[in-house]
Amino acid sequence: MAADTLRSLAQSAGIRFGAAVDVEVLNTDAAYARLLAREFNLVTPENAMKFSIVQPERGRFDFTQADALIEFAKAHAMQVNGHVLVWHQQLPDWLTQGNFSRDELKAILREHIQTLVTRYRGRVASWDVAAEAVDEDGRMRETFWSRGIGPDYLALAFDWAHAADPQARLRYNDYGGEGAGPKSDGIYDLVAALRMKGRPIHGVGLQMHVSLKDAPHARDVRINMKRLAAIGLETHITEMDAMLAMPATRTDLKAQAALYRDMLQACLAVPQCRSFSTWGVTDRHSWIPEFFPGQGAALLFGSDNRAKPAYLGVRRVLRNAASGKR
Ligand code: 9MR
Repeated sequence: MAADTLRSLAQSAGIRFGAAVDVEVLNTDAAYARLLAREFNLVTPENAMKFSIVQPERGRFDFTQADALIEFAKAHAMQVNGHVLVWHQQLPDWLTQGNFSRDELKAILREHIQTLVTRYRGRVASWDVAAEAVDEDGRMRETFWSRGIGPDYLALAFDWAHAADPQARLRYNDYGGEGAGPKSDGIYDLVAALRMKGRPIHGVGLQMHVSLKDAPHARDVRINMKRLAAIGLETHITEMDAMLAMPATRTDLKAQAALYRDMLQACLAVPQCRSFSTWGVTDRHSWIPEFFPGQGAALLFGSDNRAKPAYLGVRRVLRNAASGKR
């Protein structure tokens, strides 16, 4: 492995450096696959393990995409983070339109979690067990699962995942609560309560979908990570991207590089922050342009697969950390 890649520098610095992977692109685009293997040592399936893809019909599981990623990860000595067991999006119609009772929903969720976690036992090191269960104001979000099962669906999900693979590191993952504020407090209260009740939760994923105008202060991110560490929780930056108005200017690309650097430095400043992942590999396959028309260029590599200023900035920070300055 070349010494000057993100993955090798990150390894020397004591963290993993990851990316969300679009498995359809991985299967068809050799340059994308090469870049992924060269720079990253942690992968998260962007969509391949979500409910509607894994169980498109009741009881019929489809692991084609997920298996492909697991194989790729093994071949390139990468860790896999499973994403996501209980979430209110990307649910199949048979589930959301099924008028199931509470007990039926519990049985369906339990089977789903057991099937995935058991299949990948020993091959998926960590799971985003639950995601986005907290509202902007810090209260529990009302979702398909909370309505159908009740607020204890989260505790149940962690228990079921742990039973299926006692070695896997289990996480809660959310956006918009990375720094200070009511949502960050709501997430803290939720995970603290799960720990108090003895639930098998080991970490919190801070997603970090940001823009130049709307990003948390790095200092607040560090403080938040420290308070989570104080109750025994690892932290991870799980989905960072920083969208820019298109076409991106040089000034904005530089500001973006500074944002990435600041957030990576916040992670490196907290020993319990164990990984830093971006939500995609290149700007060409990012979710941003589709969901935020007119925005884009949010990742470390451009649509031409070339390293952007943000990549160079991140690499510099990792180099410093690798030479003992963490
Ligand atoms: O990047 C994902 C995109 O391809 C999907 O269409 C979308 C469906 O809601 O989910 C995106 O990924 C999300 C992730 O699973 C959870 N955190 C927010 C991510 C961006 O929306």
